[in-house]
Amino acid sequence: MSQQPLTLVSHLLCPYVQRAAIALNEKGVPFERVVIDLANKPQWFLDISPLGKVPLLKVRRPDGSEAVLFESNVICEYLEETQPGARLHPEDPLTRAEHRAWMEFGSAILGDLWGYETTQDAAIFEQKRLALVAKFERVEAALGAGPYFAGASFSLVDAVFAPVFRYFEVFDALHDSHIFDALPKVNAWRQALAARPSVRNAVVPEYPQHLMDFLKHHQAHLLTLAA
Ligand SMILES: N[C@@H](CCC(=O)N[C@@H](CS)C(=O)NCC(=O)O)C(=O)O
Repeated sequence: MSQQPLTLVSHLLCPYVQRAAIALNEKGVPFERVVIDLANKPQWFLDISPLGKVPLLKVRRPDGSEAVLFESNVICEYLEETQPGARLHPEDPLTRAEHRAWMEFGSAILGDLWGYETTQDAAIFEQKRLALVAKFERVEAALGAGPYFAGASFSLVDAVFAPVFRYFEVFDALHDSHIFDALPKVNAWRQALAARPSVRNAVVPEYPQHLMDFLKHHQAHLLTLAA
């Protein structure tokens, strides 16, 4: 039986899991992490995950029974509404709605990134690279003085984008995508997020090696460029 009231069912590379882990870290809420292999999903996981995806957040109800939340943004919103610690959404409803929209935009970027990192095809790789440039130009236009999305305070938008930028610490070391060349605010934001303890602690220290193994497994075009 879980010792913590909150259990995050995870995968070592999943950026959606990282959002929830970052939110929990920011709030200083202890949680148990259970890591599963998505290539070999255990039956107990399939039984409780309606979409067969991580993250899941297992929550103990006051009567001792267990609820299972799925979808990372739903989990983040639940944490924001229930857990003590730092507030990660703005007070103002309009600004909060804008933040939720940029969280969705972060998910759209992850959609392009999936193709960028897994394709073996040079043309698809370039198409995805250009799609990412176009999306990050939008992000650049939305950023203010920093260091975080909304200025001095860390928000759920930061929790969504930090795992996106983490990919590029590995990818751009293999082959410079030039995606961020003309985006000074995005670059500054990336650096601020990479230095944040909640972000650093959201993955295991072996994360870069796991990501390299993932690229090799997919025989990714990115590795061909690095060779
Ligand atoms: N919309 C979902 C996306 C979650 C998602 O796509 N998770 C991936 C791992 S990063 C997954 O579990 N995929 C299932 C699989 O690989 O079979 C969320 O925000 O939680």
